[in-house]
Amino acid sequence: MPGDLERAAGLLGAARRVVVFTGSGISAESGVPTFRDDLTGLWARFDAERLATPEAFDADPDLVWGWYEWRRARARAAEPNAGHRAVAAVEARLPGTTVVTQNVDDLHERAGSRDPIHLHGSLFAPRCTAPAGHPAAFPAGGTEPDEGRRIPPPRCASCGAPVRPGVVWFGEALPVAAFSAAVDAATACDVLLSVGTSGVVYPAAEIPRIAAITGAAVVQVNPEPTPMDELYAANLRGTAAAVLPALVAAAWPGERG
Ligand code: BJW
Repeated sequence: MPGDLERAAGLLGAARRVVVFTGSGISAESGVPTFRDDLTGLWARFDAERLATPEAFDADPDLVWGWYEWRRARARAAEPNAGHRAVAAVEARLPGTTVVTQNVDDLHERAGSRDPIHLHGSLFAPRCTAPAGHPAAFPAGGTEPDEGRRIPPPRCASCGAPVRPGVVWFGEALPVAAFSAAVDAATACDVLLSVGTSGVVYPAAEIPRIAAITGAAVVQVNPEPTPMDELYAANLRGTAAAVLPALVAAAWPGERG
């Protein structure tokens, strides 16, 4: 929608503090599947919502660890796309920008984002299942496992407990410092860009709501409608890799993104 793009570009160009809030859709064009879209087919063999739980890991740790190893290999092989790079360009243009991501890949970092807040942890930060949660190393080497291959989780070098993925599963608390920093940034921003998220998973989905309630203009980038549409000042229907570079170019004409 050209009208929405112009409005969003005007808001972004005038902003001092921006939050970019991202979900799995921003990595879709890098080949990392989203969580709930049907057509990727990558989750077709497994119900992601059932595997991303502590109960699934307790019941079948080899299946869950193998699934995360497969996803880690996919994420490592992926490259940031034009959407991730446009987010880094916003940060370069506006130092008061905070990137808050629900994603467990590292594509924002590899696109040049400085210190994104990871609300749901990381594929690259395993820890042991003991209460101490010792950070763990991955086994060296290895090739991309087949989807669905069962792999026993390694044992913690410090205490011998099984190692688990360093992500936030359903029913688990988000990292307190990360969520608190995201709330602070959402409360203080002028503009929040919500990119590639269905907005159905809480408490992360509170972040754009908090921004809207505290007076920020919220701009959404998503090819599909979401439950948050009516909350937003502008809805840019399109993919992250297509819309974000166009938005940055329109917000700061004459500058290269
Ligand atoms: C494109 C595109 C392109 C496509 N460009 N866009 C309130 C109400 C109801 C339920 C709850 C509630 N509060 C809490 C709950 C329970 C639960 C929850 O939210 N459930 C809902 C599903 C109903 N929440 C929790 O359990 C959370 N914990 C919690 O509440 O703890 C309480 C507690 C407190 C104190 C002590 C103990 C406990 C934890 C939530 C953790 C979520 N974890 C996951 C897995 C992470 C690890 C992993 O990756 O395996 O996080 S679930 C999954 O969903 C993942 C994602 O980060 C998250 C969000 O998904 P996302 O990114 O939005 O993906 P999709 O697929 O949904 O959407 C993709 C979008 O992209 C679509 O809109 C497309 O159109 C779009 N798109 N291509 C741009 N090219």
